[in-house]
Amino acid sequence: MGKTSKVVVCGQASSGKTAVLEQLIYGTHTAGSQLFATIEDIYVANIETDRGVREKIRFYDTAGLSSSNPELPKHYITLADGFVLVYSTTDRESFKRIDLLKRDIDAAREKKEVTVVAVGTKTDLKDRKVELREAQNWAQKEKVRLFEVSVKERKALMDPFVVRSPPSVPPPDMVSPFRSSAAV
Ligand SMILES: Nc1nc2c(ncn2[C@@H]2O[C@H](COP(=O)(O)OP(=O)(O)OP(=O)(O)O)[C@@H](O)[C@H]2O)c(=O)[nH]1
Ligand SMILES: [Mg+2]
Repeated sequence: MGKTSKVVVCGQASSGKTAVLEQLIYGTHTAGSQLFATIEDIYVANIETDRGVREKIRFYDTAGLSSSNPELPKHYITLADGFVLVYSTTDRESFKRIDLLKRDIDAAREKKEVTVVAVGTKTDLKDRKVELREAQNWAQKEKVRLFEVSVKERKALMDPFVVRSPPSVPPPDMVSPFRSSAAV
């Protein structure tokens, strides 16, 4: 096992950051249930593949951002190997927030290579406010991978956290996109 990748999960308050992590890692979250607003929590996960454990990721679940708390503290940007920018597909404000976050990350990371993934939550709800096409256009412009998810579909929650190679490629065929260059 190589170096643990550090991945900062950030975005608007109530966008679903904690729900996604808890459902991804433990499978215990019920959509719509009340969670306490996060201050900071750390989750350590092994990303398993069908050929065995390959990656260890330390997820930093951060306090939700809002107009009264707009900035991700700088130390997260310094420590991160990667970011998961979470927005809710039912909340336009949260989509604007990930654009601001991406700017902050680009400005502060200097030359460090970091992986950025955008995750749109709550696709099971009827009141969509951010269209997939709009989000995809943004993601293409920013060169980030984009995924829409629902915590009701646990299996698909894995997709943002792995990169799958075509079957013709020899192992490792599935690795974390956040793997830092020091990890083997
Ligand atoms: N229906 C549905 N509800 C979701 C989904 N994702 C999150 N939620 C709900 O949204 C609410 C807020 O989720 P949290 O995970 O607490 O959001 P957060 O971004 O961690 O919030 P802060 O810690 O305050 O920043 C909870 O009631 C979740 O169950 C989803 O995909 N579908
Ligand atoms: Mg939270």
